[in-house]
Amino acid sequence: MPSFVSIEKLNEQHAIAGIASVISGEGNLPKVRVTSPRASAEIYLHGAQVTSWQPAGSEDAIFLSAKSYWEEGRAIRGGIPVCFPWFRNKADDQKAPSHGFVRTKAWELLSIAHEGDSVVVTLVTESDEASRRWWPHEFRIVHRVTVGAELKLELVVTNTGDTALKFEEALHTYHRVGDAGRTRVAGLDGAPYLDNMDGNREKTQAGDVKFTGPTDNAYLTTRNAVEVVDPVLHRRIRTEKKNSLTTVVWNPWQEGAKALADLGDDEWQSMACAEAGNIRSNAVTLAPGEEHTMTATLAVEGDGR
Ligand code: TA6
Repeated sequence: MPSFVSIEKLNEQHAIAGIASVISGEGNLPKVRVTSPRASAEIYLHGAQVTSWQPAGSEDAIFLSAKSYWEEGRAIRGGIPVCFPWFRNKADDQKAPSHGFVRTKAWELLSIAHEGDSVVVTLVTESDEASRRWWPHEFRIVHRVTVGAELKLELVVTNTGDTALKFEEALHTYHRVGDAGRTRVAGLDGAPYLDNMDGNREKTQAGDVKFTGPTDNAYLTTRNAVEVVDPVLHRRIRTEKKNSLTTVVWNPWQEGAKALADLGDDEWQSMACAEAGNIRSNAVTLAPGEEHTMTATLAVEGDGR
């Protein structure tokens, strides 16, 4: 666990005048605020979680629940949670935190760099005595967020131990949409998927994914880019992937939202998750010293017809 560094000290080390600074966010959790000519964004040190990305001339592309918790040990509802080293529940321990333990801890801010039209915010976390209680392995993860006309997320996992490291991972993006019931996810036609709302039965996607009820599909072994097509906000949010074989598409719908205390009863209508990851049969194995970088790049394009 990184030793606590004050916001004042973080700004002394990393602030870029007029471009990026660290401020106190919800729950007094520190966040990096980027305001550049190409885009604005916010990234909490808590979970290294992006909670806002607004390209110049567009509305924010990221959904954030008005009822999210903002505290150590609890996940932020919305934004782009970093899921590691397992996805959903831990197979051999139902008491373990959903989606792993790195999204509920403070990461260390390594650097903020102004690169051309973009701003690169780099955060890091690594195994410690708290993580070893859940998962007895050694790792280091760097989350490099490049904020510009596109949003590039790079998750660099290094096996710092002396035994093989097998893990699941995901960048669990909550896209902000005008109406989930009129939103569709393109790019997965013909892809096999496991339907988590139907006992994870294997099915095959026919056409675009449309939300007509609780939807929780894991598309395995697909490298395809996907587009969240939004006819209400008149835009398409495209996600290109590198070294990601899984795409998960999720909306809890009305009945699922009621079970989530940190999601307003109607907020399910304003979100659509399309997540780049490597889960289940797509899990990653690293030899000691090896590293693996998964990349998701988001771009907003007009005309969500
Ligand atoms: O990505 C879909 C999913 O795995 C769903 O099964 C649902 O559990 C969702 O993630 C949210 O999980 P969370 O632990 O953040 O409530």
